Amino acid sequence: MSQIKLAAMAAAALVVSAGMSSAIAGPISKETGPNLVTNGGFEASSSTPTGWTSSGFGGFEMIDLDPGHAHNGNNSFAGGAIGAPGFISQNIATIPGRSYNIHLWLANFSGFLDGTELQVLWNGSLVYDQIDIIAPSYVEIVIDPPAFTPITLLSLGLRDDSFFLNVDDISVRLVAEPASLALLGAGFAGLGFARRRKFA
Ligand SMILES: [Ca+2]
Repeated sequence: MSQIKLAAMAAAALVVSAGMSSAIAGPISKETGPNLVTNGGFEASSSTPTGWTSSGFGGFEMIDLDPGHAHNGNNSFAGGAIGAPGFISQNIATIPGRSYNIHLWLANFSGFLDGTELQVLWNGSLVYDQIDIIAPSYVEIVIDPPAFTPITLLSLGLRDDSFFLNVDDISVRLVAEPASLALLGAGFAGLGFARRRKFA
Protein backbone atom coordinates (compact mmCIF):
# COMPACT_ATOMS: atom_id res chain seq x y z
CA MET A 1 0.00 0.00 0.00
CA SER A 2 2.74 2.41 0.92
CA GLN A 3 4.48 1.97 -2.44
CA ILE A 4 1.24 2.70 -4.27
CA LYS A 5 0.72 5.82 -2.21
CA LEU A 6 4.28 7.00 -2.71
CA ALA A 7 3.94 6.42 -6.46
CA ALA A 8 0.76 8.47 -6.46
CA MET A 9 2.54 11.28 -4.64
CA ALA A 10 5.36 11.23 -7.18
CA ALA A 11 2.90 11.26 -10.07
CA ALA A 12 0.99 14.16 -8.61
CA ALA A 13 4.20 16.12 -8.13
CA LEU A 14 5.06 15.67 -11.80
CA VAL A 15 1.78 17.04 -13.08
CA VAL A 16 2.38 20.34 -14.82
CA SER A 17 -0.09 23.04 -14.02
CA ALA A 18 -2.47 23.41 -16.93
CA GLY A 19 -3.47 26.91 -15.89
CA MET A 20 -7.08 25.96 -15.39
CA SER A 21 -9.12 28.32 -13.32
CA SER A 22 -12.73 28.85 -12.50
CA ALA A 23 -14.72 30.95 -10.12
CA ILE A 24 -14.17 30.29 -6.44
CA ALA A 25 -17.25 28.83 -4.83
CA GLY A 26 -19.30 31.59 -3.30
CA PRO A 27 -21.38 31.57 -0.14
CA ILE A 28 -24.44 29.36 -0.08
CA SER A 29 -27.83 30.25 1.33
CA LYS A 30 -27.68 32.07 4.68
CA GLU A 31 -23.88 32.35 4.63
CA THR A 32 -22.72 35.92 4.91
CA GLY A 33 -19.47 37.84 4.90
CA PRO A 34 -15.99 36.80 3.84
CA ASN A 35 -14.45 33.35 3.93
CA LEU A 36 -12.61 33.24 7.26
CA VAL A 37 -10.36 30.36 6.17
CA THR A 38 -6.85 31.14 4.98
CA ASN A 39 -5.89 29.27 1.80
CA GLY A 40 -9.01 27.12 1.82
CA GLY A 41 -8.45 26.32 -1.86
CA PHE A 42 -4.77 25.30 -1.40
CA GLU A 43 -3.65 27.56 -4.22
CA ALA A 44 -1.17 29.56 -2.11
CA SER A 45 1.65 27.02 -2.37
CA SER A 46 2.46 24.03 -4.53
CA SER A 47 4.28 22.21 -1.75
CA THR A 48 2.73 22.95 1.65
CA PRO A 49 -0.76 23.76 2.98
CA THR A 50 0.08 27.39 3.77
CA GLY A 51 -2.06 28.73 6.60
CA TRP A 52 -2.76 25.27 7.97
CA THR A 53 -0.95 23.15 10.54
CA SER A 54 -0.80 19.49 9.64
CA SER A 55 -0.18 16.53 11.91
CA GLY A 56 -0.53 12.79 12.03
CA PHE A 57 -0.29 11.99 8.33
CA GLY A 58 2.89 9.95 8.63
CA GLY A 59 4.14 11.59 5.45
CA PHE A 60 1.03 10.75 3.43
CA GLU A 61 -0.06 14.30 2.69
CA MET A 62 0.55 16.58 -0.27
CA ILE A 63 -0.69 19.49 -2.28
CA ASP A 64 -2.20 17.64 -5.23
CA LEU A 65 -1.14 19.62 -8.30
CA ASP A 66 -3.41 17.79 -10.73
CA PRO A 67 -6.05 20.33 -11.86
CA GLY A 68 -8.30 17.35 -12.58
CA HIS A 69 -8.25 16.66 -8.84
CA ALA A 70 -9.12 20.25 -7.88
CA HIS A 71 -12.62 21.49 -7.20
CA ASN A 72 -11.46 24.97 -8.16
CA GLY A 73 -8.13 26.29 -9.35
CA ASN A 74 -5.23 23.89 -9.84
CA ASN A 75 -4.53 22.50 -6.40
CA SER A 76 -6.25 20.50 -3.72
CA PHE A 77 -5.08 18.89 -0.49
CA ALA A 78 -4.62 15.13 -0.46
CA GLY A 79 -4.33 13.26 2.83
CA GLY A 80 -3.95 9.53 3.32
CA ALA A 81 -3.09 8.83 6.94
CA ILE A 82 -3.14 5.10 7.71
CA GLY A 83 -5.08 3.62 10.63
CA ALA A 84 -6.34 6.92 12.04
CA PRO A 85 -6.95 10.37 10.58
CA GLY A 86 -4.23 12.95 10.11
CA PHE A 87 -5.32 16.55 10.57
CA ILE A 88 -4.98 19.95 8.97
CA SER A 89 -6.02 22.74 11.33
CA GLN A 90 -6.20 26.50 11.58
CA ASN A 91 -7.63 29.05 13.98
CA ILE A 92 -10.68 31.05 12.91
CA ALA A 93 -11.78 34.35 14.46
CA THR A 94 -15.37 33.81 15.58
CA ILE A 95 -18.11 35.64 17.46
CA PRO A 96 -19.29 33.63 20.50
CA GLY A 97 -22.95 32.68 20.25
CA ARG A 98 -23.13 32.91 16.45
CA SER A 99 -23.32 29.99 14.04
CA TYR A 100 -20.86 29.41 11.22
CA ASN A 101 -21.11 27.40 8.04
CA ILE A 102 -18.19 25.07 7.54
CA HIS A 103 -18.34 24.34 3.85
CA LEU A 104 -15.98 21.95 2.10
CA TRP A 105 -15.65 19.66 -0.89
CA LEU A 106 -14.45 16.06 -0.52
CA ALA A 107 -13.44 13.47 -3.13
CA ASN A 108 -12.24 9.88 -3.03
CA PHE A 109 -10.86 9.47 -6.53
CA SER A 110 -9.35 6.02 -5.94
CA GLY A 111 -12.71 4.44 -5.22
CA PHE A 112 -11.27 2.32 -2.38
CA LEU A 113 -13.74 2.68 0.48
CA ASP A 114 -12.20 0.56 3.21
CA GLY A 115 -10.20 2.52 5.73
CA THR A 116 -11.45 5.92 4.60
CA GLU A 117 -12.73 8.54 7.00
CA LEU A 118 -13.37 12.27 7.14
CA GLN A 119 -13.68 14.02 10.46
CA VAL A 120 -14.41 17.69 11.05
CA LEU A 121 -13.61 19.09 14.46
CA TRP A 122 -14.75 22.51 15.64
CA ASN A 123 -12.73 23.64 18.63
CA GLY A 124 -11.98 20.01 19.41
CA SER A 125 -15.59 18.80 19.16
CA LEU A 126 -16.42 16.28 16.46
CA VAL A 127 -19.12 17.94 14.33
CA TYR A 128 -18.91 15.63 11.30
CA ASP A 129 -17.69 12.04 10.87
CA GLN A 130 -18.04 9.87 7.78
CA ILE A 131 -16.42 6.50 7.00
CA ASP A 132 -16.33 4.36 3.84
CA ILE A 133 -16.44 7.46 1.69
CA ILE A 134 -18.10 7.18 -1.71
CA ALA A 135 -17.13 10.31 -3.65
CA PRO A 136 -15.75 9.52 -7.12
CA SER A 137 -16.14 13.22 -7.83
CA TYR A 138 -16.41 16.10 -5.38
CA VAL A 139 -19.28 16.07 -2.92
CA GLU A 140 -20.30 19.11 -0.89
CA ILE A 141 -20.37 18.99 2.89
CA VAL A 142 -21.92 21.77 4.96
CA ILE A 143 -21.98 21.91 8.75
CA ASP A 144 -23.18 24.87 10.79
CA PRO A 145 -21.98 24.66 14.38
CA PRO A 146 -22.17 27.56 16.81
CA ALA A 147 -19.04 29.26 18.07
CA PHE A 148 -18.46 29.68 21.79
CA THR A 149 -15.10 31.44 21.80
CA PRO A 150 -13.46 34.37 19.96
CA ILE A 151 -10.99 31.94 18.38
CA THR A 152 -12.20 28.56 17.12
CA LEU A 153 -9.89 25.81 15.89
CA LEU A 154 -11.09 24.22 12.66
CA SER A 155 -9.63 20.75 12.01
CA LEU A 156 -10.18 18.34 9.14
CA GLY A 157 -9.15 14.72 9.69
CA LEU A 158 -8.42 12.53 6.66
CA ARG A 159 -7.75 8.81 6.71
CA ASP A 160 -7.27 6.58 3.67
CA ASP A 161 -5.48 3.31 4.30
CA SER A 162 -5.20 2.54 0.57
CA PHE A 163 -4.80 5.87 -1.16
CA PHE A 164 -5.71 9.52 -0.59
CA LEU A 165 -8.77 11.63 0.05
CA ASN A 166 -8.85 15.08 -1.55
CA VAL A 167 -10.40 18.22 -0.08
CA ASP A 168 -10.72 21.67 -1.67
CA ASP A 169 -12.58 24.96 -1.31
CA ILE A 170 -12.87 24.93 2.46
CA SER A 171 -14.72 27.95 3.79
CA VAL A 172 -16.13 29.17 7.08
CA ARG A 173 -18.65 31.98 6.93
CA LEU A 174 -20.97 33.56 9.43
CA VAL A 175 -24.55 32.35 9.23
CA ALA A 176 -26.92 35.28 8.82
CA GLU A 177 -29.02 35.75 11.90
CA PRO A 178 -32.75 35.98 11.11
CA ALA A 179 -34.15 39.30 12.31
CA SER A 180 -36.74 37.51 14.44
CA LEU A 181 -34.03 35.46 16.17
CA ALA A 182 -31.94 38.56 16.73
CA LEU A 183 -34.92 40.21 18.45
CA LEU A 184 -35.54 37.04 20.45
CA GLY A 185 -31.90 37.05 21.51
CA ALA A 186 -32.21 40.67 22.59
CA GLY A 187 -35.34 39.71 24.51
CA PHE A 188 -33.55 36.87 26.30
CA ALA A 189 -30.64 39.17 27.07
CA GLY A 190 -33.11 41.60 28.61
CA LEU A 191 -34.72 38.82 30.63
CA GLY A 192 -31.33 37.71 31.89
CA PHE A 193 -30.57 41.24 32.97
CA ALA A 194 -33.92 41.52 34.73
CA ARG A 195 -33.35 38.23 36.55
CA ARG A 196 -29.90 39.24 37.62
CA ARG A 197 -31.25 42.49 38.98
CA LYS A 198 -34.09 40.77 40.80
CA PHE A 199 -31.90 38.15 42.45
CA ALA A 200 -28.84 40.28 43.01
CA1 LIG B 1 -8.19 24.54 -5.17
